[in-house]
Amino acid sequence: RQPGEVLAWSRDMVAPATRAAFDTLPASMRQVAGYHYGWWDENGTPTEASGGKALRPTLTLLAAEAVGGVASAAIPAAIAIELVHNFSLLHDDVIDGDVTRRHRPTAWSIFGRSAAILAGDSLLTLAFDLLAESGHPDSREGMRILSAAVQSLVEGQSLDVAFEDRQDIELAECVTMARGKTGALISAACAIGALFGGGRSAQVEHMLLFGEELGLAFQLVDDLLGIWGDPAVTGKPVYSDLYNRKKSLPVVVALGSRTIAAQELHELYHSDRPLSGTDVERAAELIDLAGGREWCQA
Ligand code: GRG
Repeated sequence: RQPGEVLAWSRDMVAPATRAAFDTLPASMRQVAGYHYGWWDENGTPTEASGGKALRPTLTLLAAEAVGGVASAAIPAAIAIELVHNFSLLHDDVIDGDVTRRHRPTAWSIFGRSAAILAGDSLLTLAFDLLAESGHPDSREGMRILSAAVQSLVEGQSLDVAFEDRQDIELAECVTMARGKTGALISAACAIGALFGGGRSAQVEHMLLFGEELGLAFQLVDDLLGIWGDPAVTGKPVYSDLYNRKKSLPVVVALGSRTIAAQELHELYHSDRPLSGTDVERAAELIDLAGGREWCQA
């Protein structure tokens, strides 16, 4: 298998069973969740839209193989992980009020906030149901790994929300937030793959640690793309994180840098007025000047 083929391989393994699982959802939830997954448009017409990279289920399948197992044994776990990821995105878009995801209007902006929240709840429940019904001898341990990850996800997200009202965020706190918000599920994706692949408990534990570091690295890149990424690739409008005054890792590094640029960034970020296009362009420059970009890249 070539590296460029891995995501398509995993999508082909996981998509049919995911669709079958969606058929068990209440019709109204299926409509919203299927829209979010990119399977159909708001009218139910099939689309070729991207439902995302499906990185996490790919990691699950690869982790199963890495411990000497077969990827197919981990399919229910891979689907469950991606369902939880999509649950979190549905809720996150409501919380942040974001109107674009994966190059399309967010689910809440089409179907309303309540429908998007409820569809997320449906996906979360379905994830645990799939693990429970998987018939795998370690399904109970898989559910434990997944529920611990969801709790960390919620904790990371609550820190992220709390940061909005604070001006004095330490870098260590921001790293803790990223480990929870993003690291925990990527960590669980790797660990549950190893578990369902028949790995020993030490291997599952190592995959948990590996995934958390990978997740932190992933969030660093995501934060950099949120400022300097190409919207044609990221599917998000340019500078959306800066307009939202997100306390992402490059911003927190820059604000804590004790430079002249940090002072100006502080004034921009903590002003009461809405930020203009010129403001966010300047903010991006200041983050760069204050070393936020370089630190994250390193
Ligand atoms: C409300 C109970 C409750 C829980 C929700 C909202 C939430 C907790 C957590 C949000 C976590 C979150 C959105 C983290 C961001 C992680 C991240 C980098 C997402 C983007 O992942 P990609 O790039 O997305 O893999 P695709 O589109 O490829 O699937």
